[in-house]
Amino acid sequence: CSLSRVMTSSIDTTFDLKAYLRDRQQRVEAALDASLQGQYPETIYQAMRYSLLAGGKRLRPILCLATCDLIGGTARMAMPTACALEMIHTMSLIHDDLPAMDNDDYRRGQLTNHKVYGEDVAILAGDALLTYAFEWVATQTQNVPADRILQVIADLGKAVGAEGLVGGQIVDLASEGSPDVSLETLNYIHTHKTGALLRVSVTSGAILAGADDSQVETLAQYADRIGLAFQIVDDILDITATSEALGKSAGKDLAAQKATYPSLWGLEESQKQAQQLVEAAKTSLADCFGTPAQPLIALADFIVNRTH
Ligand code: GRG
Repeated sequence: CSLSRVMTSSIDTTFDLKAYLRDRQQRVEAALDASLQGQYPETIYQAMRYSLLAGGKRLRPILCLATCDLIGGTARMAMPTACALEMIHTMSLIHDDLPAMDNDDYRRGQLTNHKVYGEDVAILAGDALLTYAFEWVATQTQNVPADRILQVIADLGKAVGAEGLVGGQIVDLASEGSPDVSLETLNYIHTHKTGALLRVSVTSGAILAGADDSQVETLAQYADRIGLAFQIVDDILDITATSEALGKSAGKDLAAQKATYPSLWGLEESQKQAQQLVEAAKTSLADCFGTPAQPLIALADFIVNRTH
């Protein structure tokens, strides 16, 4: 970042993340609810709403709103993209839970989409959410120059397709039953399956608000670091947390003999690596943006300290 202003040590750490998250989650919930008001065909809208409005941390929309705000944009500029990110994330969870993929019965503390509506409807609900996400950004984004919206749509497409989520998922599926996959493969899986969507969540808000290339680059690096830390913590929680706390089946990685960061490094080293990534993410952001980056800095801590 070209605007080196302050060091991390001078950042005020009294930021109330709990209140911030509560406020943003409420706004995102309301916007998601308003975004999906179709009535017919009834089954598809019910299935889409069932998963989209099932709670969750709403981390991706919140990251998008936070970076838009950081660069001086308004919440209205970013909200359609924030909703689209959650639609894409939700569709990936619906498809990931299908018998042909991870075969899960519970997600976000409730039965998975296919358990309630059947596999056929769950596949279609995912498809409908995915396509609607792009439509929503294109038709609902206001007060943003068209070239920025186009950039965001292109970045979203890249993050979801074979160079993003789909690429990560396919290598993940191919690695199942091979607990000895290399660190390189494990990193590939996670930078694509989880990291790509987190990266575009962070960069899209900034792009909509008119960030310059160096600001986008600094934010992308922050996203990559917290994305990897997020996944390491996810792997740790799969071992240490209960299914009740997670809202989905715990202990699945071990049962499926899946390679994970803890299986490669052990629990303690994994925790250390996650902590180091988060510290590096926080420092570069503080150096570049100073106090206005507080929400993103606090979010980085939240990711590594979360319990579900
Ligand atoms: C995207 C076309 C397309 C197909 C999907 C199934 C698939 C390809 C990819 C799998 C992506 C996946 C399920 C990644 C895991 C991401 C992850 C760590 C999810 C948990 O995210 P949280 O903790 O969940 O943010 P909540 O419930 O809080 O939103």
